[in-house]
Amino acid sequence: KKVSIVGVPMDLGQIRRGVDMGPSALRYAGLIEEIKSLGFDVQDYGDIHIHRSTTGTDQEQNLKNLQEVIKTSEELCLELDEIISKGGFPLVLGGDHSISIGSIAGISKHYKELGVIWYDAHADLNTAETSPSGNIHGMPLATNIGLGHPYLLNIGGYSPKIKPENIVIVGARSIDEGEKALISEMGIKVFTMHEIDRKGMTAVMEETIAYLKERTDGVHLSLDLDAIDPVDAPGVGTPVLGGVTYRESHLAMEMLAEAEIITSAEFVEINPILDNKNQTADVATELVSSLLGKKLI
Ligand code: DIR
Ligand code: MN
Ligand code: MN
Ligand code: MN
Repeated sequence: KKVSIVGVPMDLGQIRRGVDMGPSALRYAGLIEEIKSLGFDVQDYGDIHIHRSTTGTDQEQNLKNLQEVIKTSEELCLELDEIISKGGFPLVLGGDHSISIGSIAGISKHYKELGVIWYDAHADLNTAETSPSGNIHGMPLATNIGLGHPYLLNIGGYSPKIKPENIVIVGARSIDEGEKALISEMGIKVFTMHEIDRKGMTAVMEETIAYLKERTDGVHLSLDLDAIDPVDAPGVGTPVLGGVTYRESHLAMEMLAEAEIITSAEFVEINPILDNKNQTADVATELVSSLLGKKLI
């Protein structure tokens, strides 16, 4: 089996610099060697080029760095399209979560009913109209269901990329008002920290897997490291207290590996500048191993 790695050193989807070093932090943590040790054939496509303009941003639209996000997304879309055509399992290393616009644009055209697990403290369902920040990293899931600026929707040349009913959000605990309205309007399945506390991660993942198995023909895991509690993953730009634990996250990855439903993945929002000795990239590397089938014995 072939794992195809693409780094996306993008930090323009939010305001804190440093998340562009995420791919380096993951490589430094030994991600490639770790995946090879699991018996996979690893192809490292390197990092895609980030276009940094000097023209500034159109703040009026409440979409920071829109042009740069579009260019990066288009390139990532083409790269993932090619990787899947060649039979690789795409593993994308972020970068901030705005990169998911490009990754899902490249992936989704290969499936009739792509499912998405959005493992995140946030719902990332804002549009320019509802966003309190203007940061595009808070908008990728909305974009992927066809809501947002036409330039963002047009990436890859089609919209929507995914159906709201094919999404499961896991780990949410910071959801904006506009996002709450959208979740109930669209009937998006969400397991907040409340459900994780109450039912336990085992039940949450069993339900997630059963739900996606019956309606999708491929599942993309979009894992924002801020889903995990800041105690275990401090190197993120927008930490939120009360997150999913390290153990619960391993369990979730192991259950996904066992269910064999994941067809592509991305690990995003690692900011080594804010981290404690690369702890967050180390955690992400371990989670990737569990997702790819690493067992304790
Ligand atoms: C917030 C934060 N909902 C926003 N979003 C983050 O700016 O739209 N997503 N941090 O990961
Ligand atoms: Mn270029
Ligand atoms: Mn996110
Ligand atoms: Mn987040």
